[in-house]
Amino acid sequence: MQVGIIGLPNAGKSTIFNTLTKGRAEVASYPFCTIEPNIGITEVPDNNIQSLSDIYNSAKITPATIRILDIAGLVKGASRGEGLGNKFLSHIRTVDVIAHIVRCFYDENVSHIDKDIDPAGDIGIINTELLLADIEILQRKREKLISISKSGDALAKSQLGVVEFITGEFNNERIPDLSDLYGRHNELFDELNLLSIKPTLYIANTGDGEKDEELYKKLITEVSCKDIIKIFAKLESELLELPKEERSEYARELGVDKSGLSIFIRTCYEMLDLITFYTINKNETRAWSIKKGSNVLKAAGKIHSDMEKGFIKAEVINARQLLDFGSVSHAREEGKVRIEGKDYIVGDKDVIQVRFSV
Ligand SMILES: Nc1nc2c(ncn2[C@@H]2O[C@H](COP(=O)(O)OP(=O)(O)OP(=O)(O)O)[C@@H](O)[C@H]2O)c(=O)[nH]1
Ligand SMILES: [Mg+2]
Repeated sequence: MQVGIIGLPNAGKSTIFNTLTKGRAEVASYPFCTIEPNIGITEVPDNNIQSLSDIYNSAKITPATIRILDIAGLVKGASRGEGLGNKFLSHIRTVDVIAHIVRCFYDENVSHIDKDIDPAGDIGIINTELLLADIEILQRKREKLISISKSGDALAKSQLGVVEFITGEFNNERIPDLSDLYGRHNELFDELNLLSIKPTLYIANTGDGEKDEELYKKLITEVSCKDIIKIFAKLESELLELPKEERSEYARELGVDKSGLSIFIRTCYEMLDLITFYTINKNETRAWSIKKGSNVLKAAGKIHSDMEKGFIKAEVINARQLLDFGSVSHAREEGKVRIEGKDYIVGDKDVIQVRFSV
């Protein structure tokens, strides 16, 4: 499960990546600074984990994490090999969620493809390249399917219909709702792995000047897309350089105390369809990620393969409830710790203790 950061050169992708992953990706004011993708891990912000660990006074806290890929900047013509071209597009195919960074800051020392910065136009440039790259893939698949369906292959014929429908829509710059088709043709969709229909989150990387704010406002009026998250990448990266005690005070002064980056990561986490469950003991309080809808047997297997093999039952309580009771024994006395079998579907923020024998 990974999130890929994409956008035009100099949009601030590596700045964001470094802030999230405490990484050391190269950041520079010239375009195409990043060539090979940088890979890092970022912690998922979690309001409960500290209080949960206080219950047992755990020696260690381990938050959930997601993988982030910082990908090279894209330019007009990338689908035909301009800039870093197709190689870079292939990196995007490996991600599950796209975080599309849009530049909403002026800085004459940081070059931009045009003199005028036009965030909505910038989004259009990137999305057109993704669409063109997809159309090429669809065309290749279409040719293959035509030749297979000549022998009367029914599956190939129905896939051909789907491919032609999507190609037609993409050629008219429309992204159709494909959820119905996806269910019936998931193998085809997995193979095509189209970029234009990957879950995408837009991130407005905004500067702290008035004119920067105008760019952001212009963007949200021009793009009819609900998922735009505003962040101050440069400010947040500078905040990290301050001693921890001073950060929140300064952030409040700057008006960025609600960290855009935290909201960004939480949203990605939800878009990846992940939920969190916890294990707590004296040694460690740990948050684990699992696909929404998974059963507790699968959760047990994440913790340890022995727990899955020798699973007997799970003791489960929601984190909020546990925090209200203040201790597991108190919650148990009140009959709030449930005993669940292997088919139990894990709920978000469940605290789980697996009983097993091997
Ligand atoms: N003024 C200002 N500069 C920023 C902001 N965010 C990033 N920068 C600067 O913009 C330049 C480019 O940032 P990078 O993070 O390297 O951009 P990138 O998108 O990774 O660029 P490529 O790897 O070349 O595609 C650097 O000089 C950053 O310091 C911002 O919010 N305001
Ligand atoms: Mg970069």
